[in-house]
Amino acid sequence: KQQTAKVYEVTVTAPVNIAVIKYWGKRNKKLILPTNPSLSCTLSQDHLHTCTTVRASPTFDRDRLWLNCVEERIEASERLLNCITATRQLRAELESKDPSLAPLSKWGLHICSQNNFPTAAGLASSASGYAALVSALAKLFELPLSEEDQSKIARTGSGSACRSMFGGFVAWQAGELDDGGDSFSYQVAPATHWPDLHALICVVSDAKKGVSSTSGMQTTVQTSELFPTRCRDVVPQRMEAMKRAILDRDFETFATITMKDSNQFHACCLDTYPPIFYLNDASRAIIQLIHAFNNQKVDPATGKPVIRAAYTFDAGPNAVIYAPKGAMRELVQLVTYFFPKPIDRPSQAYYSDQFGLF
Ligand code: 2P0
Repeated sequence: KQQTAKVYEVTVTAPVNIAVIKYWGKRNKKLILPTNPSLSCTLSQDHLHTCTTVRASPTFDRDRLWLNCVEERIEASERLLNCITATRQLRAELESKDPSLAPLSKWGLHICSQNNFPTAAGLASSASGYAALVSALAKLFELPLSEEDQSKIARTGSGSACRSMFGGFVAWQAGELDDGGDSFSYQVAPATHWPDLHALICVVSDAKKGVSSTSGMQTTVQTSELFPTRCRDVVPQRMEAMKRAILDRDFETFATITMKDSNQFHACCLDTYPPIFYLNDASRAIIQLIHAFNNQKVDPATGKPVIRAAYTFDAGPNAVIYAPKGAMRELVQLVTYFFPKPIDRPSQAYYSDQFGLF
């Protein structure tokens, strides 16, 4: 008679986050401790997310992982091992205190992770990926971890993942400790605080990026002369100004800092030796388009242009445009007019009202 072994299974989804103050550079590569703090908006899970299922069973003789249906070698990834080992160790501690618990820490794991958007094209797939993995393992192992604790473990998978543990507006404090105990994320404001802020993700290219963030940022730390100034003199003030702008729902300040920080991050990439190019001609055209859009309307009281949109680019050519809901229709029309969809491609733009309804 065949015995059916018990399988424990958990499925979670985790959202993508898009930084408005960029993380770039590590002071500790193993623990993934950043050179500077960063701040991001977590997008609605309805659109871009990673969905991860973890299963544990006594019949699984080893850990296995499938990413978008292709099996990956877990042993080859220190980052995957960081997250699996840390959560499994915490489970083992629980089991040693409570022998009635199933010995999940001794069983193999099967992990299946799926992104509903292009992987590794600079669309923060590692952020949602590691956030989903850590929250799935924490749930499977029934670990009594706070979101802050989970964010520290997710950070050891990929830096930006620690910000995807929270919704809304999220800051990652760099911390000062050598063991990373104070390097975690926290929520600056929930998504509901600023429902009028929307995001448009323009997929300029879904090709895998040329230089990975991980290696690119270390070359920047080693070679860029602009970079120390950014970390020391620019980012700390921007973090404070950005938090204030978010709490005040001050779009003009939010947008200005977002665009300047994206530009300075790409300037540091260009100042890296040899230089790193993430933007392409289409990205630069989008930058010009947004500045032209922002120069269209003038406030009669001040005579200054009314800023109604902000662009930001990560380690790839794809643009994210933040704008108030009222400006989005015009922006979508402009983007699709100047960058018509190639007919052989399904969808080039994802529109997200950042936090919920489509
Ligand atoms: C960010 N990026 O703040 C910045 C802006 C890319 C540009 O976080 O080595 O994939 O895994 O810690 O998190 C991309 O870096 O790098 C990133 P690792 P990660 O969103």
